[in-house]
Formats: sequence, structure tokens, C-alpha cells
Amino acid sequence: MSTPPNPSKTAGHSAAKTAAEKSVATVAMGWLHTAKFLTTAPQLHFLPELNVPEIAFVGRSNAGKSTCINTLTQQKQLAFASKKPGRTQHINLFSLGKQGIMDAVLTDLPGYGYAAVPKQDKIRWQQVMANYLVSRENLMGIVLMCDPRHGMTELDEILLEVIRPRVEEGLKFLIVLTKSDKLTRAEATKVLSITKLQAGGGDVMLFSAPKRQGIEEVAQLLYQWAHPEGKKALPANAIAITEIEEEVPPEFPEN
Ligand SMILES: Nc1nc2c(ncn2[C@@H]2O[C@H](COP(=O)(O)OP(=O)(O)OP(=O)(O)O)[C@@H](O)[C@H]2O)c(=O)[nH]1
Ligand SMILES: [Mg+2]
Repeated sequence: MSTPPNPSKTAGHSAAKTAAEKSVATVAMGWLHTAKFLTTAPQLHFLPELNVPEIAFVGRSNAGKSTCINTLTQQKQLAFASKKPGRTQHINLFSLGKQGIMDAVLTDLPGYGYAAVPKQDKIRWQQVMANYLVSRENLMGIVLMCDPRHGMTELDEILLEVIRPRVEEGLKFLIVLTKSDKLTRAEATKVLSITKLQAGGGDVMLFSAPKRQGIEEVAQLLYQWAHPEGKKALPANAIAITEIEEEVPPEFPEN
């Protein structure tokens, strides 16, 4: 299998997608659909050490991280999503891989910046997350979910600073502007170009779960991150997982 084209260069041109791009998207979506709950932990040192690439979803509380994982994996309740901020409270890992052979992991992290959380808990969580981002050895990509109505917040900027040394060493980095269904087309275009300037070389994509915008573009990029040479799996690191059962479209309450 050849390396997929860079989806960031094709985003926004879905009407004109070539057959090759469509098939890459199909492969990426099929791969993501294999997602299966692997494990959950309150802190980094409880997580199993893994030899497959790990991609973490980070961002403010309520930004849409868990919903994005459910949308990408086409599974209704793989990750816990909720209208109430602070729904995700642990580090949750989901394994990916065809034929039951794990070749990557998605990580859903609790959000930061939720005002109602007591200060001590906030500080504790920020330490857990910084520790994860700095020390998780197999971490190879970060998806920063950002609600474009609030823009990049101070905590988002701090996170970018925390990961900067790893990004310079090759850590992949994507900013996903969530809930784009809440923006007019002009607002979306504007926030996309502003965020690209702030992204320091990382990719930026617009995403809407209910409007199904940006799903294939994000899926292709994650697939490309995890399969840089078109490798299907890493049998040496293989961990058997079973097939998932069903596909149910998610529901999206107004938020
Ligand atoms: N309109 C709209 N709502 C969305 C979208 N994505 C998520 N939501 C809603 O936003 C709310 C929060 O979503 P979650 O996925 O739980 O957010 P989270 O970032 O995982 O939140 P924490 O776990 O608290 O950090 C839910 O009510 C979702 O339905 C989207 O693309 N558009
Ligand atoms: Mg969540």
C-alpha cells in the first residue's frame, strides 16, 4: 500500500475528490472503525508500556475530544461524551488494528480549564497531563481539540509550549477546530487562517461531528501518522484484540 497524500492539502475540496483520495479515506475510516477499548488509568504510571504509535486527543473540557473519537471510529459510545464538562476523568486507551493485530492506540484525555473543578484537582490534572505528554514514550501524535468560538486559550498555549521540544523531535501535531457547525462560512475561514498562524507548523482542520465535516481528512492524517511507510501492522508488537460488533451513528445534543 502506498503512502496516502497529505490530507491537509486536500481539505476543503471534498466535492472534487479523486477516486484515489476516496479509497485512502475508506482505508483510514475502516482502520479507525477497528477501535476497541484497551484500558483506563488515572495516571501515567498505571498505563501499560506499548510499542505501537499512540495518538492523544487533548484540549479544553467540553471541546469535543470524546465525540471526535466516537465520530472517527464510527462507534456511538466508545469514549464517554457528555454535555456536562469534565465527563472524561481518566486516561482512556483505545486499540486500533485490522485482523485483531494492534498497530496503534488512540488516547482520550480529560479536558482542562473547567471552571467548576477545585483548584487542587486542576493542578493535579495539569501535572498528570504534562507528565503524560512529556514522558509517554510511544506518543507519536497529538490532536489538540479547540472550540473556535473561544479560540486558542492560555492553557492551549501552555500545552503547545510543553510539547514543543517533542514536536521539534518529530512528534506529529494537529489542531482540530471543533463544532464548526456553529460558525458561518466566513467565520470558519477566518479562524482557520488565524489558527494556522498560531499552529507553528502543525496542521489545522475544521471539524463538525453532526455535519460530518473534516472527518475523512482527520482520519487520513491519523492513518498516515501511524502508517508512514504504508505498513499495515507491526506483528512483532502484536497484541490480539477481538473485532468490534456494530456501527451506530452518534447523537449530538445541542451545545
Ligand atoms: N454542535 C456540536 N457539538 C459537539 C460537537 N462535538 C462535540 N459536541 C458536543 O460538545 C459536548 C462535549 O463533548 P465531549 O466530546 O464530551 O467533550 P470532551 O472534550 O470530551 O469533554 P471532557 O471529557 O469534559 O474534556 C457534547 O454535548 C457534544 O455533543 C460538534 O462537532 N458540534
Ligand atoms: Mg471527554
